[in-house]
Amino acid sequence: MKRPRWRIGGGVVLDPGEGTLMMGVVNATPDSFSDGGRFLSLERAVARGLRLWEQGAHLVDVGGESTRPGAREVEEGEELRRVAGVVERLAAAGVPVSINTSKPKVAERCIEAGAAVVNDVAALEADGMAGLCASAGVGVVLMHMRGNPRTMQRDPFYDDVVGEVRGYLRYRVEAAAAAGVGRRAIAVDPGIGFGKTIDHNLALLAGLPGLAAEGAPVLVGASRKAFLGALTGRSVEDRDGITAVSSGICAMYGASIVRVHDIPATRDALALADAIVRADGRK
Ligand code: PMM
Repeated sequence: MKRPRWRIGGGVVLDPGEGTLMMGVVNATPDSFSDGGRFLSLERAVARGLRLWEQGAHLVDVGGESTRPGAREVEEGEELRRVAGVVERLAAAGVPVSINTSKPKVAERCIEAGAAVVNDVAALEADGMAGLCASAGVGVVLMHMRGNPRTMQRDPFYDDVVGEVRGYLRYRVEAAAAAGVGRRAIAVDPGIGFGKTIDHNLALLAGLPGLAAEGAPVLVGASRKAFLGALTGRSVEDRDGITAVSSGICAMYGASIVRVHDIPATRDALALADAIVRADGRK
């Protein structure tokens, strides 16, 4: 099956048919290990984004609020202070930037600063978020999450995780489209690790071909996540190898975009996976 193109902001169209798309991760959170404060953190985040771009990332995802299980919510003004400068600098350097936020104010300011995608772990559920993305003409990522980051890993339960996640994403695609977001601007994401056990994550990965068959480009964010540690016994700093393997598998199962921290290993894995998919005549 041919993977669909994805229209993001600024009239850019990304084509996974030319190779699975890589979204590189930039954390714009203050560096608690340095006393250089905000300026150093900004410089470091910009340098990281530029490096990911040079290494071959198709877009760079900037986030100022941790969505790790148990993480506390960051207040809007503080989130904006963390991300806006980073987005502005990367966009000015010509890097396609995605802003990782669920807050309309943060998204709005970052779109003004040049962001081409809103990557929302809450699937545009906040009031005004879908309308804002529609009028700005940016790309969007709609992700499935159960609950919120503070509570999501407390004994998550589903009768049919693949069906429920697919149903939710279908409902959010329709809501976004009804608010005026172009269908070709919408990517969907099963939300690996967001209110899911290891078995749920594995079932969702196994179910990727069915999700991809719904028609929107599928993004998967498995990079360095706990289930990869549980399967391999590796610590979080040592999971880029297994992450690359997971990205290759996702590409073969129909994912169009992988969200990763490490580009070089991912590139190699995707070179192989994409070549096998081409040899199989499915693209
Ligand atoms: N995972 C994290 C943050 N943002 N966005 C999308 N679309 N999909 C994800 O899986 C996702 C995300 C959490 O991972 P990190 O804390 O390692 O960045």
